[in-house]
Amino acid sequence: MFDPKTFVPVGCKECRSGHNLDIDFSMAFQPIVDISSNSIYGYEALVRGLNDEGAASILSQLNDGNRYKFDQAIRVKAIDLAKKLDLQGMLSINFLPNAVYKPETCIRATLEAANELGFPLNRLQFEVTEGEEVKDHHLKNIFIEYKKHQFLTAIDDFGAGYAGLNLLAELEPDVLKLDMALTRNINADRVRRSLVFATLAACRELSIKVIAEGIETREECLTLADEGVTLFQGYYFAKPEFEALPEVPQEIWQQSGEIWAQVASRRAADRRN
Ligand SMILES: [Ca+2]
Repeated sequence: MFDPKTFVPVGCKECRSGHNLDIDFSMAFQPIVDISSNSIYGYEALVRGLNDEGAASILSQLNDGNRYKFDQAIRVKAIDLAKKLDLQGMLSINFLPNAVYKPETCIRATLEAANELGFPLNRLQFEVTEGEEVKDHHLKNIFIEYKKHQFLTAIDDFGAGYAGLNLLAELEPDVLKLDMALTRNINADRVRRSLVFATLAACRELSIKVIAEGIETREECLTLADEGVTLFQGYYFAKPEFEALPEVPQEIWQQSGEIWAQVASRRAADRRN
């Protein structure tokens, strides 16, 4: 039987030569919602302890001896759980850029696990944030390799920390995730609104999909939808749930449907004028 904890891909020296993975972990899932069709675009897999402890309690155990294996293990675990939970749509996985030794070999465990479990490669999305120093063009090479395998590539936490315009220019991702540092109270914040609107215009020009993260209120959702954002993630829709695929409450679907209808009718009126 497939066991994500002991699964070892063939031919990956960096992983084989490391110590055995001594970290027990699992995952929670949070939905990413598409309000233009009132459907689930996919779920982000988030690292948790075995008793739903936060990601920090797990990530603090990483060191140079276990980093590679852990990065492989979270992908395999996410795909395994997604399959067991019958996840439809995209599975979005965070990865640690410094845990990828060589993009073409480190991808193997992911490919093997996805093939073994029958999870389509074009439903995998990888999110990367530049929270740590990454060597020149290392991320770019990873993104190029991943695109070859039909994975979607995403810049995570855009607008927070190091994940800024230079990363967008360098990586040309399929997807950009706007951090809550930019989306929080955007309806009432003139400066954030203008920064986000300029970013959205650039993404439209470059055919990059945008996911707005950290959405907690209807007003934040409405302001961004009005500027063309259709994909959202945040407590307004659903909190992450441990080893489960949380559903969006019916009244929220209704509200988001109304938001989209309002935006669409305003657009139609603009076109007539
Ligand atoms: Ca993320």
